[in-house]
Amino acid sequence: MNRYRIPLGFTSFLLASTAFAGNPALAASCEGLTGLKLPDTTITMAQSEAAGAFTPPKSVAGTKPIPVAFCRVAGSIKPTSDSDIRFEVWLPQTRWTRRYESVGNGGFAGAIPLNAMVRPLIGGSAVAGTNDGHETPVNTQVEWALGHPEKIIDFGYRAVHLTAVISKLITSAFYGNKPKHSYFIGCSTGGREALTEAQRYPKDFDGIAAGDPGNQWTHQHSGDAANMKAFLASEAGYISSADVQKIGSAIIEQCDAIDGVKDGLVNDPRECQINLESLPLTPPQLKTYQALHDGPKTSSGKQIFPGMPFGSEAVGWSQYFSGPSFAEAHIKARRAIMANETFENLVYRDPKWDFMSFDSDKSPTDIEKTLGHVMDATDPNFTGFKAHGGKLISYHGWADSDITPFATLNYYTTVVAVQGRLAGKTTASAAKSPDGSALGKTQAFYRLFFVPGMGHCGGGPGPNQFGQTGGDGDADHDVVAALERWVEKNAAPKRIIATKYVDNDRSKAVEMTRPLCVYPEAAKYKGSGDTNDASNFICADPSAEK
Ligand SMILES: [Ca+2]
Repeated sequence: MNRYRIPLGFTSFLLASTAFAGNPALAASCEGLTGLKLPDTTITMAQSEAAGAFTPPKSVAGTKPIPVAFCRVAGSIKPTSDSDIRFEVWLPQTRWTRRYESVGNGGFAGAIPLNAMVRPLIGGSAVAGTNDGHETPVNTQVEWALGHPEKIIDFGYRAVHLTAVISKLITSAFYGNKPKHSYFIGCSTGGREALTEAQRYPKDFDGIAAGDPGNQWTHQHSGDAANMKAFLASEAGYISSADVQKIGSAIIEQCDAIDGVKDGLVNDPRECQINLESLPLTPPQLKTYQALHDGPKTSSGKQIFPGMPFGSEAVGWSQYFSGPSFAEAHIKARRAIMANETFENLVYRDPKWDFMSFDSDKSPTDIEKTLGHVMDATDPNFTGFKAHGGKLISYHGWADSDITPFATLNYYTTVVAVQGRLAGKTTASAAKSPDGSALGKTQAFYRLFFVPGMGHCGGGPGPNQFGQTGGDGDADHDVVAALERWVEKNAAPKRIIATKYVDNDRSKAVEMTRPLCVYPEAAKYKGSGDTNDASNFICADPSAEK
């Protein structure tokens, strides 16, 4: 039934080849993997990299030569004649933990995320990433999609799935052993990919981390267009980068102490009661602010996408909405670019389309009809993933204005409701058991952590490092390690301690630590001791106290 299975007889070929490999621990030589015959797949490279010999070419600041020896495999998967799903899989030469990990993409993808593969590799996992089926110089472009419907499907769900299937086969061939446990780790688009996998291909991964997920993809892009249209409706109502900083400061000033700790952080933006009239805004600017805070609606008042959280302003609005100036924001604000690229290339196929022509009664339906079945990952059931025994951790920055955290909150609420309905079908005694509640049933496989003061996948004034881009392997501080512990030892994470470094630089001193708690719990100060020390906080459900 499955074409994506290792061909019979290949194992003996691999075993024969080990005579030349000089490494009795491995089933195949690295270079020998080029001879591997896999469905729809061409292996274009398989080469051994010595410790310290390889530095990822698309380096970000701080990228260093990789200090471990590994087998670097690259290839292309072509499930359709229009497909070219490029991937790499990196296999540690020694001390493989028998874990397999796929890492996710950002934006509209278009490159293999090599940098995200480094930490899992160093940690001993076989790790893979894909370009999602297209190459682009920047991940905000979608011109590649014009006239290529199969590439849109590759981007939507096929590339990540096939990369996992093929990369696991390569991993098994190299070691002569299947991975014991498989993981997917991603944020933003990677968060959408994560939820897509759990919903569409529930057997691909045992543990999945979905950070700041863009899983309500079509609604989110409608939201982008609507927000930009409101933001740039008039020059008088435009909120500049400088204004954004002023509003941000004013809001923190009003909200900070509500959580009991004056630390520059809003623990939960839902608790803020802001007198909007008091903000340093002119009346037309206030109208703009209110539009983004409330979130876009249709003419009949139906919510298209949730609004922006209090406390997100100074963290990201400048980049996402304000741009360098009123005139330039139309083409330089990140959400303007994403909205225009999406509707121009994927929905209306009209290069002249601009978010100013967004129709709040028609455009959301147009995008959902065209792309919802490919791009959205909003199925709340998780029946297959639960049956597989999968574990899912989601996190979202409370100060994220790229993808509002209220979208994740709404989605999680629908998942809990479904688990409640499923629980209703069980026997009365099961319903009374400790995990009988809708929330308990959900938390048995899916836990959500909000991160106060964190922007989109990182950044912001709050403790924003908890291993989401690869941590120190300590499950109490590292979300990936916490997920591995949950999957492998059935120890569900109750809290994860996040760290704020000076200048958000991990090589600098620790400024603050704070527990991230399992929603609906939140960090609560014990009332004494240093508020920069996580040990002086507990996790408690605020609604239980009211
Ligand atoms: Ca506070």
